[in-house]
Amino acid sequence: MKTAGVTTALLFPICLAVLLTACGGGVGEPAVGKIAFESDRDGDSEIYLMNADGSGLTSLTDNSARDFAPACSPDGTRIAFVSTRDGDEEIYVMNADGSGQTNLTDNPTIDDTPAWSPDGTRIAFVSTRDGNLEIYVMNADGSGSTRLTDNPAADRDPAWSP
Ligand SMILES: [Ca+2]
Ligand SMILES: [Ca+2]
Ligand SMILES: [Ca+2]
Repeated sequence: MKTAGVTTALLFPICLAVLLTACGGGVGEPAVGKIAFESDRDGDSEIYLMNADGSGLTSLTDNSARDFAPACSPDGTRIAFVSTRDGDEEIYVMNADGSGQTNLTDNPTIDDTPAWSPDGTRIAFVSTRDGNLEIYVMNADGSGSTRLTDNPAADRDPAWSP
């Protein structure tokens, strides 16, 4: 009995490590070398994923709201995007297979154009929460939102360099 207990104690963390490595840290297969895009081919905007040669088309969202502006995380496990499903633009994140769709922003103004940091821990985006378009950055779980620009002009379309 003692031997079995020791074996289990040793094997569990090893199996867990193998499992996490195989999944790339997320649910499903990472989107490596694929192209995410927006299409309204089903009547409203949805996020689609396809191989770089156009094959293997998959719909990742399916609802009557607009889903657009997809941005793949650097490791391919997650896709940030914008959806109007709660009434206005919000930044969402989902696993690369479309599961686990989570709202990262929650306010009545525009939140748009997510851009991942090279290490995948943060997301830059645009919001009008302070009255006009400004660049913000937040942690990839939606916490710690910080404004980076502050002026009456339109600041938009962040792109995070490697
Ligand atoms: Ca939709
Ligand atoms: Ca919003
Ligand atoms: Ca501004």
